[in-house]
Amino acid sequence: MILRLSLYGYLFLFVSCLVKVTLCTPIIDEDPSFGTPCSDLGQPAKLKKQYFVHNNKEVTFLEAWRLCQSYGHRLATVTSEEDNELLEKAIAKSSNPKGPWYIGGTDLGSEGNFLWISTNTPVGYLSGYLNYSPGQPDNAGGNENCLEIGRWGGVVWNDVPCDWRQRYICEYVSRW
Ligand SMILES: [Ca+2]
Ligand SMILES: [Ca+2]
Repeated sequence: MILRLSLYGYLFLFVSCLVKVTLCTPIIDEDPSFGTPCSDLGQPAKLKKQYFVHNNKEVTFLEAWRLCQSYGHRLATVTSEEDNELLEKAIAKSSNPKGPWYIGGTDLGSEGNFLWISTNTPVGYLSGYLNYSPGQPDNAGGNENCLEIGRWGGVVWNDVPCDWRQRYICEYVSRW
C-alpha cells in the first residue's frame, strides 16, 4: 500500500513537471529562446527591455555592476539584434553618444568563456547572438576580461581590463 502511494506520488510529480515545462519556463533571461516565461500567476508574460545609459560617472566593471543593482536595474545584456537596436537608440538619446561604456559580459574566472554577469548566462547562449568587433575578444596583455561597447563607434563588443574606469549601461526588464 505504501509502495503504491509512493508510486502515485512520483507519477503525480512527474506529470506536474511535464505540464509546467510545457506551459511555461521560469524567467532566466529576456531572450525568447528560453521559452515562454511564467508570470507570478503562471500565465505567460511578455517582457520589455529598457536600457539606461550612464554618462555621469566613470567606474570599474564591478562598480558598474553594483551601481546598476543599486538602481534596481542590472548591467546591460545584449542577446538579440532587437536588443542591439534598442541599445543604439538609447545611446543616441543620451547626453554623450560616444563610448565606451561597460556592458555586462565578463570572462573573469574562466578565460575565454564570457557570460552575462546580470543573468549568469553564457554570452550567445541558445540565441547564438554575438556582436564582437572583428578580432575581439583578444584578451590583450592577458588581462581583458570585461566587455564594453562604443570604443570605435557603434555598439560592437570589445574586451578591456575590468579595472578601467568607464561609463556604463544598465537595463531593466519589465513584464507587461
Ligand atoms: Ca579575457
Ligand atoms: Ca580587446
